[in-house]
Parts: sequence; C-alpha cells; structure tokens
Amino acid sequence: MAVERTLSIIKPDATERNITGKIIDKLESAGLRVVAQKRVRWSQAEAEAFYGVHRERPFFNDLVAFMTSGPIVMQVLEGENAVATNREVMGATNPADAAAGTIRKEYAVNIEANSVHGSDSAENAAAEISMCFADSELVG
Ligand code: IDP
Ligand code: MG
Repeated sequence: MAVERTLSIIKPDATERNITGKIIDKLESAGLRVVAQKRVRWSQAEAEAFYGVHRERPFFNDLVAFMTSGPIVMQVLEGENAVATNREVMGATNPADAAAGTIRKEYAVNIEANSVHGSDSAENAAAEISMCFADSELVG
C-alpha cells in the first residue's frame, strides 16, 4: 500500500475540553504524520458545504450547528494506508459501538459530538483536503 493522505478534523466537543493533544497523540502513535494543520471556526456556509453529502439526513441541521459551535482543528494526515488507518484509530461513529483504545471510545461524548472526522475513501480525502487547505499549506 502506497503512502496516502487523508483529512482529519478535531471537532468542537474536543477543542472545548482541551484534549486536542491527546487526540493528536493517538494519531501519531498509529503511524500517521500531521503534514498540515490549522485551527479555525467554520461559518454555517462552510460547514454546510463540507457536509453536503449529508444534506438529506435528519441530523444535518444539528450537525452543522454543532460543527460551528466552536473552533475545530483541521489536519492532513500522511502515512501508509492513511485513510483506513485513521478510520481505525477513530473508531465507530457511535462511541457506544467503538472498539477499546479508539479515539471515539475514549473521548467522544455521543454519536454527534464524536470528537473527530476522518475521510472515508481516498477519493473523498482528496476532495476534502482541497476544500480545507491550499497546496501551499501542505508543508510536510
Ligand atoms: P463518520 O464521521 O463516522 O464518517 P458519518 O455517517 O459520515 O460518520 O456522519 C457524519 C457525522 O454526522 C458523524 O461523525 C456525527 O458527528 C454525525 N452523525 C452521524 N450519524 C448521526 C446520528 O444518527 N445522529 C446525530 N449525529 C450523527
Ligand atoms: Mg463520514
């Protein structure tokens, strides 16, 4: 498997509780390298655009409200099989279903405030990275 990149977001429930370092430690310990990172606060339009694929889902409005409720930390992670590796260290969407040792098992509050986002395919990773970062911000 070649080295690939994926998009990670540390969500407002985690920035609010001051646990971004604990989450980044999990990512780095899984072999992922942070090659770009910035802390931002999304506008409603930015959150709606990012989560556009979920527009028809019943939780969409709540999700946008949550993702704009505080700062987030966006990262590009690089490593062997980075998309799948990140999904593995994140754990299941619902922390009640997440495996022991995963970020969501240890830190998520509930199925919505679940501490992290991670791209779910190489194709979506490329689209999400270009939505969130300029090429010049990918510094290695
Ligand atoms: P993922 O983040 O594990 O890829 P998705 O199904 O892509 O999960 O959902 C995107 C985000 O929407 C989740 O991370 C979570 O914050 C929120 N979400 C997903 N399902 C629900 C739900 O049933 N109720 C409330 N929020 C949800
Ligand atoms: Mg998803």
